[in-house]
Amino acid sequence: MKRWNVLNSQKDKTDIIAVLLSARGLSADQAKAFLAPDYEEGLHNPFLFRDMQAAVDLINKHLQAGNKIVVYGDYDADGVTAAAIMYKTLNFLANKTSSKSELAVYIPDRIGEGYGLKKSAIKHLADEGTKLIITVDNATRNVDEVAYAKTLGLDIIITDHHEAGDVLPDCLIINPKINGEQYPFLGLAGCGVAFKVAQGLLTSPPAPLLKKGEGSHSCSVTPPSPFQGEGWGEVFLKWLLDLVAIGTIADLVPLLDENRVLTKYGLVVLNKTTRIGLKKLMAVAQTNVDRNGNNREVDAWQVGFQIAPRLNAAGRLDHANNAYELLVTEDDAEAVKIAEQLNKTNVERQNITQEIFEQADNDINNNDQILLAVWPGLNCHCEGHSVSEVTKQSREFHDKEIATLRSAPLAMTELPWPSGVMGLVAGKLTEKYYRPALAITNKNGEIVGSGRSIEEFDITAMLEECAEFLSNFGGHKQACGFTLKNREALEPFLDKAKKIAAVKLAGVELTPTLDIDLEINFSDVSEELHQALQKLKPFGVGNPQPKFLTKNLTVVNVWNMGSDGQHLKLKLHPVKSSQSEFNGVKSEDKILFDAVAFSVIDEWKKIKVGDDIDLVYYIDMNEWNGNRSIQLKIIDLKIT
Ligand SMILES: [Mn+2]
Repeated sequence: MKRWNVLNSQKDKTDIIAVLLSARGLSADQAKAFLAPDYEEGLHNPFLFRDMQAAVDLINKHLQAGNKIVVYGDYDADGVTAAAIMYKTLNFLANKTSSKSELAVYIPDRIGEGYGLKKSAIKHLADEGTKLIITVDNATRNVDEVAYAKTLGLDIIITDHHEAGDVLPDCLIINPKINGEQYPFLGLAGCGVAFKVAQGLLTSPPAPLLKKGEGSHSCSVTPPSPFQGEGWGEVFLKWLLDLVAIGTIADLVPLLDENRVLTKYGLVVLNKTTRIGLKKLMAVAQTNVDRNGNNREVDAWQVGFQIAPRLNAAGRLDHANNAYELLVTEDDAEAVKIAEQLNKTNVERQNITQEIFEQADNDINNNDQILLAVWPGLNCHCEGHSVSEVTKQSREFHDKEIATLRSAPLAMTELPWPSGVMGLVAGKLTEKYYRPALAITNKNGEIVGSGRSIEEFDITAMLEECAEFLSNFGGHKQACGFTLKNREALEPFLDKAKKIAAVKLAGVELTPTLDIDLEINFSDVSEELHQALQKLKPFGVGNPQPKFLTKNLTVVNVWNMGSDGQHLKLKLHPVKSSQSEFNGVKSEDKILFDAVAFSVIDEWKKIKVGDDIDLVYYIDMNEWNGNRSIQLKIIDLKIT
């Protein structure tokens, strides 16, 4: 049972939208801007980044010299969209300027290489003749790797959005979060930062690209500069916004400020995208069809729950190159092939995650303040069996591992849990028990894990206290990743984690809170309100879809749908006895609304006609056979 927390107790509800926005901390002026995000006004000047001009100049210099440039990406949805944005922009510029530069993208292997710049990869790229590496969505902490790249004669530009360490790499860095950076918005995703560089490159003055003697000062005839004419770069830039929207929503950064503009316009672009890979992926994922079979706009929800998981699945179980290729391919057959493959990988990812979750759910100790899911192969105290004997360090082994997982149920194999889904498993445990959770496995002989947490517990701070057992860790308050020093460190690490959680969470009531925006009456619910709420979109992190509470409702009809009665539809109207509370509101008792819920808990299946309930819901629109009507989407309810 969730604890209900009504955020706003405002009594005057003549303008519900204004009440909602003020409760979210927006002034009247901010609310006005929020309701009408403007592309021109809403984006900050990219040259506010300390190193932007220098980065633009350096990129142009390499393009002009015809040098090989490699975009060094990351394996999640943010990383692959960022890589596609950077690559497409460089390619566009190279074509416009007849540059001879060879352009390439390098996405590290999540399982074999891990996150960030790696010396082996840098060496490999240098040997292939690369002169400039531009990172996207990574490398802010790769001080040593950048120094190494320099010894090989490489230039490096870091573009990233992750927190910096105490020392910064010695190269140009575009990252709103580094010390001393003046850029006014810290919430950009990796793809958002890549987009800012694209904006810098495509809107910068022509000077850097002109050859000596071609400048307007020394030449009476204006040279044919690609930077002149009808906002050519601006148009190209806008068509990149579909990628920005996907990466930004997928990376769970707040959809406020500049991100609100980028995703709002990005979703418009996504709905008319010309990228055939994305079109095919949306077709196989059926993103544009609702439960009633109606066509619908692709929204932030579909991006977050249908598109992003499919792009992420590649890196978790295979290689993220697949996801990247999907974004950039111009070949129809290839697009279909990759889209279907990502779809399949995503189903496998779901099954594997569910299976591990069930196994872990059985094994966890319910009394612990922090839930520990450990691959059973690590728990065996069999003498003389070191981790490296249990597995072998090779990519081939991993491939075999995944192949086996696909052909036999996980429980029947003795193979380690795939490291790529540990965060998802921890997340499921946290969701079910409302406690922090760690999921730990063996990855190519190393003990690695991911953690997820609740508001009340900073899980990365916990790791800091356990640093003596870890060779590597990172993350934020509610999510983390880590590698243990060795097998011997496992037990003491788990013990310490338990102790820290026991202390920090002592006396904390471990029940999830449901934040509700506003309590309203059924008489406040209308098509106009639904219409007005649409202006708050796109919904997501930092800007959740408003949740409403209405108390004292009577169930006038119940439909249990689905094979197991798992879907519920109620017809509701206000309890007559409470009429006196709605002074002045006429015929409140005549107002009827349908409310629906999918995959409901057992308790809700017992609801019967005549029951009185309090309801928390979203205001939605149901379309059926061309008819539109308000439908409430049930978030939670209490039988009173
Ligand atoms: Mn990112």
